[in-house]
Amino acid sequence: MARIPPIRMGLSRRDFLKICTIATATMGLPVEMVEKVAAAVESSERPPVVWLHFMECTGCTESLLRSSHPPLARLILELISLEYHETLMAGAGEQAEEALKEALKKYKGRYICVVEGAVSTKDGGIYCQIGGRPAIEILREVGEEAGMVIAIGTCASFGGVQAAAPNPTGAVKVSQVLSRPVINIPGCPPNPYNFLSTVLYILTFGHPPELDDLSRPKFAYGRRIHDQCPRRPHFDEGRFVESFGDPAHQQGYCLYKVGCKGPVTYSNCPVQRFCDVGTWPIGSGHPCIGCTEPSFWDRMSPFYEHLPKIYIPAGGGIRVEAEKVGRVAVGAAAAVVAAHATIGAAKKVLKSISGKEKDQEE
Ligand code: FSX
Ligand code: SF4
Ligand code: F3S
Repeated sequence: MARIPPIRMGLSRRDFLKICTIATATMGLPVEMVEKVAAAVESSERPPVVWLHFMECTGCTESLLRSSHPPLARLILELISLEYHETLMAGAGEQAEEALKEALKKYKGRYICVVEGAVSTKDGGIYCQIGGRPAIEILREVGEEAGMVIAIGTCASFGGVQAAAPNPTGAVKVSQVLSRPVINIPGCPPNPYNFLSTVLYILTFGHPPELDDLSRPKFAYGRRIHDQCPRRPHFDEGRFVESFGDPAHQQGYCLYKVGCKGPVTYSNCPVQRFCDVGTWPIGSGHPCIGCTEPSFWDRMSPFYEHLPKIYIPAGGGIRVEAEKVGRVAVGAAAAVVAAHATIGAAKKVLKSISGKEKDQEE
């Protein structure tokens, strides 16, 4: 592999290549592509980025730049030229607004607009204002003139908690305000590698990665949590946690019955995980609450109840009733999962009745 010099901010070549390797794997590309990705970072002009903050908790920026893996934050800052970012920039007030105007003029049509947070639309958008201007006005000005728009986090991608019922401020997702395509990187917060890998992909190939029907990069959001989950064998065998702290929970069994929404949630969390210690909700014993999906605060709650109701009447008959869970695809998937979970549970019941270790035929 060609020698790649260390880049600035104290990032060693070893750390640089390590991050490029993880990002390349995240993109679903073969290891041979690491060199190409690394070379693209080294040779590309750093794209100017205007980063807007609207209605949110700043968790997206926190997870990205205050990660427990400092080289990752360094690479992100090194990869892009951050022209405006309210949380990170030194300037404030009029000085900051001046910097924004300058960046829009200087990089017109070329900068990447990253948006964090939902946008208020009610009463002229007065419930979210920066520098005395409604967020919706700022987004239209900055977003329409950008070379590309990336919505980071579930708030910007789908409205997030602000748009949850009763949505008092009329909060909407970024793509609802702009008349152009938006790349969504959802998650509350999103995985930093999904953002980094998307930017690296664009730098390497000169175009965005393939997106799903919700404008999410397929490499990160193409598969259900349930299909990649290390607890899946327990689901298949009907070994479920019934309540938090019970022996099944202590043994790491499936969290479906205590509310896991992994069967209807698309994300690479089981593989990508978070922070240096590789943590993620299910790995820590908490059900997935579907944070990468639209309207998850409404559609995925109650968070601690499973989506479909399962009945296993005495006598072995199986009856499944799927709850209404929003869009049809989710409902259909939930019904299939319910049937599967029920078969697994039924097998367990049969085993315990018969005392046989061998699986029963379905
Ligand atoms: Fe939303 Fe981001 Fe959740 Fe918070 O800023 S996606 S509330 S983690 O931080 O927008
Ligand atoms: Fe994993 Fe949740 Fe699926 Fe169980 S229901 S296998 S915990 S994703
Ligand atoms: Fe969110 Fe579920 Fe991943 S809650 S972080 S999508 S495991």
